[in-house]
Amino acid sequence: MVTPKRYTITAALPYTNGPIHIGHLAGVYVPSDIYARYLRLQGKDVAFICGSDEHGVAIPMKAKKEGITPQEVIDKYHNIIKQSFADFGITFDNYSRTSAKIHHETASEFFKKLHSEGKFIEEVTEQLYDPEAEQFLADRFVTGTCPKCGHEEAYGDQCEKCGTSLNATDLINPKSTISGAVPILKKTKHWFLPLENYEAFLKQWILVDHKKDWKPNVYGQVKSWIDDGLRPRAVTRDLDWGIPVPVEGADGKVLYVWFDAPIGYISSTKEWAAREGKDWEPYWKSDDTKLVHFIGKDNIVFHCVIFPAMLKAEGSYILPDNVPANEFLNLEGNKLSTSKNWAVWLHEYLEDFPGQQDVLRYTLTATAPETKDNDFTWKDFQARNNNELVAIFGNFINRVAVLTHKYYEGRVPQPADFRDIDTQALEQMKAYPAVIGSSIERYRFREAQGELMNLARLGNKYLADEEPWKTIKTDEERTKTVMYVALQIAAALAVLSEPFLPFTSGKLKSILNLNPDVGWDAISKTTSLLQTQHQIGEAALLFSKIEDEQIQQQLDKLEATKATNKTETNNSEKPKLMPQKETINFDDFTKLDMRVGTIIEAEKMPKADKLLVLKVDTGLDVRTVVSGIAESFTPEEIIGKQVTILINLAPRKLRGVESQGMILMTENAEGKLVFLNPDVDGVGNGMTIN
Ligand code: B3M
Ligand code: ZN
Repeated sequence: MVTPKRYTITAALPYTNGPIHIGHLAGVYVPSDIYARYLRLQGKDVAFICGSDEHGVAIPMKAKKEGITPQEVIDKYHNIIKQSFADFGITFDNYSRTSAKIHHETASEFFKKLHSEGKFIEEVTEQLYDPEAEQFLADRFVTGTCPKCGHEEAYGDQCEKCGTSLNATDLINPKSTISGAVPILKKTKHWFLPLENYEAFLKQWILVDHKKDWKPNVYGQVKSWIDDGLRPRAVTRDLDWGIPVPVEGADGKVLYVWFDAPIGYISSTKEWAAREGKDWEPYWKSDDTKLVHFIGKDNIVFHCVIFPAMLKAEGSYILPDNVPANEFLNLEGNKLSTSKNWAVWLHEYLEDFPGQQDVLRYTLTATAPETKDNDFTWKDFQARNNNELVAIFGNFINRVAVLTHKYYEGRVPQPADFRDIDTQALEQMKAYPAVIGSSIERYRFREAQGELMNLARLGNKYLADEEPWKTIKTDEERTKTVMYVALQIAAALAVLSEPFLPFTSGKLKSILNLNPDVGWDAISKTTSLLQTQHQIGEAALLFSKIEDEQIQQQLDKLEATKATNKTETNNSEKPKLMPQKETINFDDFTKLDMRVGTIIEAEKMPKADKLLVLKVDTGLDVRTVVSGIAESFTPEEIIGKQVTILINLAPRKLRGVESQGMILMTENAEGKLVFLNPDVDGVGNGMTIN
């Protein structure tokens, strides 16, 4: 596109059904923040927009789980999320929420406009219904097998494994996540956006216009959906949590969360503009605005097919210039999971590592899942801090600051003649803004940060080669030149690190007492970012070593989670228990004559797979018992076994043999029968059980 006049940058609106974890950060919030900060440093007009996604089935589900109201759920997580983003240095220009009045209004207006222009199909169709919970099932209320990839836990609106967008009725073997019931079909009216009408537009816009500049993973996914053929998509739901459908005859229906949530970007922009005394419209409606959506890969279909179709249908909006979706980040080899608590939670990290936001930012960018899924490990986190941030970046800056104070009372020295190595170092430095910027503009944040570290390496090596701590004794003029050059590189690092390591950049700027107005472009234009005689600030450490114990604590935390999950799975795998039977009185109970007995003989009942004929010594007598345990025991293994036997049960003939009692049994976890064994030493046959 022509040079944009302004940028609207959106970051996926997090669901308020849990806090933010490192997967969200690596996939969406760190890269989008790097991008926004970079543009601002260049003096661009930027609206960096986000907010909480507070509708959809996920919220009432979470409320039920926590035993609180949906409103309490969204308030709780909205506040945690908003605060942790701010503490982590994510510089949204506005962080709104979809429960805000302005959003309800904006989304309702949007719907009404499409409705009045006949852009929807209104249709009564059969939808999945849970007869036990008496409720329609869509989205996360229903799971089943994905018709595309066979994943058995696909949701009613999307398969998270292959990314396919689904209608709930597409699921094979659907099951209600509320009651576990098999849904029935029931008629209900909904409004559908006929996506097939936008096929030609989408083909041209993505498959032709953006073939070259969109990431291959995004392009590929979208192409496969379009090639499969698009179908009408319901944009309303039978649910009591969400934005009421703002037309007549829609009682009890709300907008589908994926209809309202992306409009949340627009509402949040409006809220920001009103606060700043700006006009929001150019940020969404002007052709010279560059709109970029930062999302995770599971959101691609919504941002590249459904939302653009909505915007196109509305008619007055621009479309995203790019949707740089990331793949997923794993944690210590396992998929991150909010429900399984398999995560590093941002608010907990901020407590455990106070003042060390940049270490996490750095690690997440260095291992960003830009082209494939990637793994976060605590050992890698420690190594990146200790071997890269401390040993390279921190070491260089520390030497520069300490030596400048030591030799020149903190004043930038007057350089003497430059040697080749000095001019080369300065020329290389001047090239970095363009190199880093070019990577950022192509959404290659990992590569960009790698280049930043190369500049730190350059400075570190330059000092190590020129050894001012040695030349100070032999050649004062040479030392001044070297320190001057090193100070310039330090100043460039202070500016260029800002998008990636904003807290470090701030500290470094104060260590150097750098004029806050020095921007990105200044670096390529001058070799005197810090002028001779400039007084720098106090030296301070930028990074500190992370010790093994801190890492072990985090690993222990994860081990504890694993243990909890294991117990929970074991518990949830328990067979279904029978409900309690009718109450009996004490007399009823005493009627049962239960004794301890010993099996003294056992043999198979001829022609019966399940039956054994036993002789049991009851202490009173030896009697015959026919027992249906042949599939669980061989005769040999039970002879001599002490058991509990009910002896006053009316005798009953089984296959011609009279059974004169019943042996008490139960089933173990594998479904095998086991005796209710008295298991007490020294209890003789015939003892009563009561
Ligand atoms: N709330 C994020 C998610 O899928 C979803 C994004 C909405 S962006 C409009 O976790
Ligand atoms: Zn699938």
